[in-house]
Amino acid sequence: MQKRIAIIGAGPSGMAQLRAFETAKEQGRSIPEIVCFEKQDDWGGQWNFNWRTGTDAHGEPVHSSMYRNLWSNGPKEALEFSEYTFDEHFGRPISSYPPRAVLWDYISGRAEQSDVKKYVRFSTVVRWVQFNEDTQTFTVTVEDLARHTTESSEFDHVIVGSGHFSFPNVPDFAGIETFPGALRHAHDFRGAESLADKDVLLIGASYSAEDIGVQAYKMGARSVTLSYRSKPMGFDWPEDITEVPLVERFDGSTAHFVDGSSKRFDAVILCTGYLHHYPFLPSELSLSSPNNLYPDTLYRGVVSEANNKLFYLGAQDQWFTFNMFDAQAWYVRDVILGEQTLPDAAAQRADIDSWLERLAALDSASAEITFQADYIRDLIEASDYPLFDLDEVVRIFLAWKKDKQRNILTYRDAVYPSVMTGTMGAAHHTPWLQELDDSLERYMAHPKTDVIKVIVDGSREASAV
Ligand code: FAD
Ligand code: NA7
Repeated sequence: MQKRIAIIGAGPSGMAQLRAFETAKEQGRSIPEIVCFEKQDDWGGQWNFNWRTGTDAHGEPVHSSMYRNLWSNGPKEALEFSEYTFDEHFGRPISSYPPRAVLWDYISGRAEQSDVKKYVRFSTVVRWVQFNEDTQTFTVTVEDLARHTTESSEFDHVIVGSGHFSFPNVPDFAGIETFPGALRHAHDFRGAESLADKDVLLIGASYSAEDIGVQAYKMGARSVTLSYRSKPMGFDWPEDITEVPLVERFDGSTAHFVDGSSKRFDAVILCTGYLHHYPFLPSELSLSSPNNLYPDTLYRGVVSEANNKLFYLGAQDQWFTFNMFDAQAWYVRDVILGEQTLPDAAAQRADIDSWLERLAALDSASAEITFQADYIRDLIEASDYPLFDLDEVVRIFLAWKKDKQRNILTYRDAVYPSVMTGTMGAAHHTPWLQELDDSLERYMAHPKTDVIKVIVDGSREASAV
């Protein structure tokens, strides 16, 4: 009998899984029956911007944590699909740090090209997944949010692609309940315009704090204060952005920091990360991990050790994104098609342990990036996903880090060559700091003829196309 596969979520991970199966089908391989359940009314996951916060039109928790002004925080050359390039999608070079709508267009274009929408049931939320020992199948219970109907059906495999940057980690701080200004988690941040002329405090020292901080600066915040727990980000911040140690307590509008300093604020944003949270899974199948590069209990980062018929995509902290999801999806597909054999439980554990040992020894960002590149290479070598030059992507990441160190406000103006096609990115017509329109239309208008060539050691020379 034909196998049935449930994919939970049609974000970049779920879309990668659909593409992986469809590619096999085009090659004449027999694929199982696939149903992808997506609770939103469109695909794209985080990239499907939602102006709402809290709950959506159906009363479901809003999924996306992205904001109106979000531009890629890493070079697009590091996330490019090896079998659907930016050249193929846009037909001309674009810059290396596109806004959200442009990246949504790119992932959407690939999914449209392979005609996989037919597999997706939109506005359908997965409520519960139960494994049945007797039948060795999963009962998946879903609710069609538009029709208000609940139904259950059986699947041989479940692939979780529900993301892990949606359920905010919200720590408590003494006295925070007395803060009278605007107070929210980054998950609910939608735009920095309202921060103009305000003194803003961001708690956290990672991507969200960094990017919301520079967005606030761009939109004219009077001051931005970044409060770190472990260590400061250490960029060469402009005068109005300062890093301070952790908040000790709030007293009304005033935050007191552990170094004894204090300051009055108009707005506080908790950039304190997210929880792995899978409300549709029983605890024994639910991944529980800090946000790291190799969550424990996943063989090859995707196969649930607790039940080898259950898979997770994109569960790692992410230097690499879209092409890593591809590498995972191609491998998971081949396991499901029976073209990859899983080793026994002891060998799976030994393999996980060897990666965890390596993870524990990582002592720099460049070591972390190389670790994730090695992980991806290991997966790609096991499938027919087109291998690309991962070492070159690592070099691009390192050049990106250097650019950020040099100037956190202008790094998005640099461009890089595509690892897949060699095409040099074209500088955006307007420097990022001056660009206030984040739309696809504005981005694609007025192509600039000048390009800035970036040699991947970070040095630059101007040339023209
Ligand atoms: P998601 O994109 O989170 O998609 C998961 C999907 O699952 C969603 O569509 C959701 O609706 C659906 N879903 C969840 N639960 C259910 C359920 N019970 N039933 C049915 N459907 C469900 N990456 C980059 O490469 N560059 C960036 O610049 C970048 N910026 C980011 C900025 C922010 C603020 C955040 C939060 C993330 C950013 N990322 C960035 C990382 C981003 O998470 C990945 O690019 C990518 O979106 C992850 O894809 P995913 O499919 O694994 O998860
Ligand atoms: P991250 O990258 O998981 O970072 C979370 C940050 O929050 C990190 O600096 C943590 O400090 C900090 N944190 C967590 N708990 C606390 C408490 N209790 N007090 C103070 N600080 C805390 O999440 P981001 O939102 O920045 O990024 C997630 C994704 O969104 C990422 O992939 C981007 O692409 C966008 P620590 O360093 O652990 O001390």
